Amino acid sequence: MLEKILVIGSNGQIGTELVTELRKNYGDSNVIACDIRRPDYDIKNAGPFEFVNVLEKDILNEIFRKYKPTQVYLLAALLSATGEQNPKLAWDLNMNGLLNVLDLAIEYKTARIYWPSSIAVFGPNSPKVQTPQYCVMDPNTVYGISKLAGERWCEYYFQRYGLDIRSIRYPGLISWKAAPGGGTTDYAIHIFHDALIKGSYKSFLSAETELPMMYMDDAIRGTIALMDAPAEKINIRSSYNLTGMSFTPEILADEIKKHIPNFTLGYTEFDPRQNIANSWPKSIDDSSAQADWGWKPEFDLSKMTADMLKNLKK
Ligand code: AKB
Repeated sequence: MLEKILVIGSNGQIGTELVTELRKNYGDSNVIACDIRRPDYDIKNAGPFEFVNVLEKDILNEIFRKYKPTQVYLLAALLSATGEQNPKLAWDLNMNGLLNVLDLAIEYKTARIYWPSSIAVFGPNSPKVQTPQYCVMDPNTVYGISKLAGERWCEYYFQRYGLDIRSIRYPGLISWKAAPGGGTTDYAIHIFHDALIKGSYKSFLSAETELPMMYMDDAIRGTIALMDAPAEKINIRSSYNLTGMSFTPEILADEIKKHIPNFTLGYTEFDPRQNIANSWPKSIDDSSAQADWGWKPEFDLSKMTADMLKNLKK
C-alpha cells in the first residue's frame, strides 16, 4: 500500500528527525511535514510542508481531505516546564489537539496513528525504581495530567472505534539536531552545549536527581518499529513504557569529563523544575515493549555521550 504520512509538529525536537527518517523509508513526497512555524531544516526543501495549527479543526480537516493520510504522527504539545507556565493552553493543545486528530482519523479512515505520551504520566506515589507499566499514576503537572488523560482517550478510541493508535511513554530525549522544547529533562542537552562552548555548566536539577533518558536515534528507531509492528503484537493501547538509560547530572558530568577533562558542573539556585523531576520515576521497566514488539535500546550513557560530543563539535 502506498503510504501518505502526516507529521504534525514536524519542527520540534522529535519531528525534525522523524520526518527525515520517514522520508528515507517512504519517499520525500509521501511524508507531509506540518507545523505552526516555518521549518528551519532540510525539511522544507526535501518534501511537502503545510502550516497547521492542530487546534484549528477546519484547516486540519482540509489537510486530511487533501492528503488522505494512511498514517499520522501527532507530536504537537506543550511539555512539562512550559506547560506549568500556561496550564490552560497546555491542556487545550495537548487534549483538544489529540481529540481533533482522533476524530478526523476516524472520518478519513486513517489506518494508523502515533501519539507520544511521557514518563510524566507517573507521579509522587508511583514506584520510583523500575516503574512498571501498570501502577499508581497520580501526575501533578498539567503536562502529565494531559498525557494520562490522552492515554485513556487513545485506548477508548481503539476499543470503541477500532482506531489503530500506538503510543510510547518517552523518557527525557537527548539529541543534537534540534533544540528541546521546554522540558524538565532539557538539562541533559544543555550540558553538552555548555561543556563544549564554556567548559562548565550550571544544572537546574540537583546532583542526585536520577531520571530515565533515551538517545534520539533510539527514540526514532523505537517509534518507527512500534508503528511497523503487526497490529496483533500491540497489546497495550494506552502507551508503552520505554527507556534507554538512567543517570543523574553528576553521573552525566563524570561521563563528559572522560572527553573534556576540565569540564566542571555547578548548580543553580532552586528551580521549580526540581519539583517536577522529584515526582517522576528514576528508572523504567519496559519489559512489555521488549516482549511485544522487540524493543532494545542501542545507546547507553557512554555511547550516547561520545556521539553527542562528536556531532555537536561539528
Ligand atoms: C519533559 O521533560 O517534559 C519531557 C518529557 C520527559 O516528556 N522531556
